[in-house]
Amino acid sequence: MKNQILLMGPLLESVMELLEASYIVHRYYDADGPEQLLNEIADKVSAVVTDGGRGVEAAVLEKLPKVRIVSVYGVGVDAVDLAYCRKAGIAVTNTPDVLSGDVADLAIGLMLAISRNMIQADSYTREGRWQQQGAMALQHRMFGKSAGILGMGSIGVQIAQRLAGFDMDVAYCNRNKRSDVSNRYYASPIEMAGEVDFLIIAAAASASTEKIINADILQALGPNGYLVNVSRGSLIDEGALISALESGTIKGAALDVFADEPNVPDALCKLTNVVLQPHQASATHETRKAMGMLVVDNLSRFFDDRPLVTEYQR
Ligand code: 8YV
Repeated sequence: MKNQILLMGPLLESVMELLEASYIVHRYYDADGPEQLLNEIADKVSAVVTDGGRGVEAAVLEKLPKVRIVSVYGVGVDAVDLAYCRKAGIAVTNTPDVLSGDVADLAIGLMLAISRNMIQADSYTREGRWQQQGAMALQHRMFGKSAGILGMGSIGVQIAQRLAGFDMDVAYCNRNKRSDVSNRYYASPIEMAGEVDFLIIAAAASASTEKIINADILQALGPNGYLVNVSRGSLIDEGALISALESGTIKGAALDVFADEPNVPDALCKLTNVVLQPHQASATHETRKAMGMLVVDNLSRFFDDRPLVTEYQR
């Protein structure tokens, strides 16, 4: 008899095929009546699979008393009700490390895109403004400048390694100083923001990082500073960021993530000193496949009663 799992949202097709081959998969996102589905599968399902953005709420887990694992297709577990999982003895797994290289690549791409104004330059070329108006205005260089990384986990480390190739002075701010990292350490985000040209957010979302990027930090980053976010929108006070971009308090921002995805504030879309991406830092075929394999491995170990590969340590 196949074990039964609940899938909260669609994953890469090939990963869903692997899940279908081993389990009876109930699709929450496809259910005509999600409540009815939960009632029907309440006694049958012992695992939930979800992605980083969607997570799973206590209201769903409460209806599934036999669930003992939530396997997240993503590194961020902020959308999973961790307090409920702890209380109910539910293990949580995520997909760390395998996506760090892609997220770091996108952070570098965003830094270049915003400082060299590459998106506006693309429109300038396509729309024939080069012929009509001549050369575009000069932009600012990236190499040789300074960067501060907020959150020095595996993604932060990979960003720092890449920036070394741009001859940049790279500092970081983390809960703790890392003994294996030689970059300059700041305990205070505002102090670091005051001394760098690029402030890059790579910290995990949690209650302690919510809106950590506020008006004061943006003020400290200053009129020549750029903000880059490849973490979660919840780390930024979006209202304060929009004001800072409109008033020139900071020079620009490049954002892959937003507070209320997939909704992006109109005010951000109207600004020309921002580069916007649809939360796609880990969205390559290679990485999404590796993330999927970790989900599949964690589930099969769970059902075989073997140690999990990447249990999220709370
Ligand atoms: C994905 C992410 O967007 O890893 C995360 O936390 O946000 C992303 O990698 C998502 O989980 C996949 O849908």
